[in-house]
Amino acid sequence: MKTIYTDRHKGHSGNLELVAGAIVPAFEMPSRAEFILSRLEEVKLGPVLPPDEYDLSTAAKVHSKDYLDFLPTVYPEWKAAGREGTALPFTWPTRGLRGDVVPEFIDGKLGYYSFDGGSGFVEGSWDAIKSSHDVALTGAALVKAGERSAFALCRPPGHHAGHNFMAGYCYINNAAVAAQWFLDQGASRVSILDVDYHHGNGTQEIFYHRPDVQVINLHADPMQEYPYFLGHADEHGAGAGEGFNINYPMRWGTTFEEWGARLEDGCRKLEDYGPDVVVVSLGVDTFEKDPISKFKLRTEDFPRIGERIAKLNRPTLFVMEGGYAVADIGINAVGVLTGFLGR
Ligand code: SP5
Ligand code: ZN
Repeated sequence: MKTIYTDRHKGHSGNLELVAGAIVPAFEMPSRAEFILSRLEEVKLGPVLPPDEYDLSTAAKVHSKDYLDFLPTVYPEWKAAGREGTALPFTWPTRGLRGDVVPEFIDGKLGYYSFDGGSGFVEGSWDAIKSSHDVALTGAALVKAGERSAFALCRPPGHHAGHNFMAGYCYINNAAVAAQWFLDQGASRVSILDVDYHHGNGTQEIFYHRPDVQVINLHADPMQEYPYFLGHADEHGAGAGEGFNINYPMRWGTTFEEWGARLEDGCRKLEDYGPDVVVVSLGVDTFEKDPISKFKLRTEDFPRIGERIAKLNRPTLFVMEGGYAVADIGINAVGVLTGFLGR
């Protein structure tokens, strides 16, 4: 399996996040991608290729133009305001406030285009975000060109980013952009299978009214876990998209016994849908030692995820999402891929 990777992600480092009553170094850090890269080299997964440059025309079909225009301006505007360090929001347009007017000042814009304090910007963030988008599309192009599978080693991740907002370490929804690109290239149906611990609220929101992208999410119950405000089992899609969004919320403490059964159910629904291509939002924060998560998957469970996905027998693009147990992220993420390859 070919991997797409670039070290341009490394400029997105040293940023802080707001979590659990504190401003702390972000759990989403450059070493995550480095550990995955060194593990896939260790097991000789396959060639590691740099991304090609893509323009944002496909991204503009899943994100709003004003949001995409905003992202590169964040850090320059932050500095122009006399700031340094991490650009973070602290005020959000919740119920009862104006959600239809974009403020002029950077603090207001950051709040307008986000729903948490978990997607900070530093000097190199935009370049990393754009490179991560390019990594996903380059992986998609390999699959379109006939590869059975490819691994887009994206960093930063994407699945919490919606049509016009960032959150949870995510800015551009790389998996959504890849799915849209496959459709634009002639696919009639794409399934996104999101196995990250957290609900992929952005992916769900982007495709909620659409029948051409089936979105299947396995995740921690939003009654207990971030992102709290989406991801319930009764969210089936709406309008033309009715029936094409499938959620499997699970309680803290879930082991592979239950998680694997939900994966099996999701895979059967995927087979019924019959997509031309599968995009896997690959998070490994379901791991028992993950520092911010509360599922109990073990290292030996991850290859079994890959084995089940391989049985779908569809062209498959893996897009990296979360996973914060840095010392184990390589063996777990690459474990899914070697399981997929049957080795
Ligand atoms: C892509 C992805 O996995 N994003 C996850 C964002 C999660 N942000 C909120 C985390 C809340 C963690 N709460 C427990 C803190 C333990 N110190
Ligand atoms: Zn996650």
